[in-house]
Amino acid sequence: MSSANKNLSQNELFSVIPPTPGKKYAIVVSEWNHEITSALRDGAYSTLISYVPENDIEVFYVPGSFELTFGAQQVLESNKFDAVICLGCVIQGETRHFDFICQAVSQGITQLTIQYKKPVIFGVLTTDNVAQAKDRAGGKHGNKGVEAAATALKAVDLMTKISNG
Ligand code: DLZ
Repeated sequence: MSSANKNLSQNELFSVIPPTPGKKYAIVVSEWNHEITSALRDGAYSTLISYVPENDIEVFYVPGSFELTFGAQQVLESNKFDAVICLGCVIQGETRHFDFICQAVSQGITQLTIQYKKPVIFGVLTTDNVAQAKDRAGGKHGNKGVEAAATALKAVDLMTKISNG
């Protein structure tokens, strides 16, 4: 994710190369903080649809960010997709949930990438408050769903180039 002073959405998109046809993308969206995550989903979807046919994109939902690992694992186990974009929003609260969820999902996603050898993109906002999340879900710091989709496109391109020699 970009820092508070940067909006990488446009820069990330500039260097996206149209992907190899036939590659399939899954977006797994956490329903917790739905107002934010639906904006991230829309950003990711509208980015992918500029490069990939509608039939090659599928959206799935999980209850909270903690379940993003499970959702992505199910997607990967199906062997139908070349990349998974995980979108969520974890907001710092008064309990230690924040730390546990952030750590679990970031480690879970990393493990899945290694296990399944496919890009699993970390599009999870981890903010102090709702205002910071809104700023990054279509507000003044861009839309991190857009960045996550651009990252997936680039990662699939890299994977394709390497496997084609
Ligand atoms: C329980 C919980 C809390 C307190 N906060 C968030 C949050 O800010 N963002 C989020 O995506 N999910 C939250 N959850 C729900 C957990 O991710 C998870 O769904 C539940 O703990 C059930 O496993």
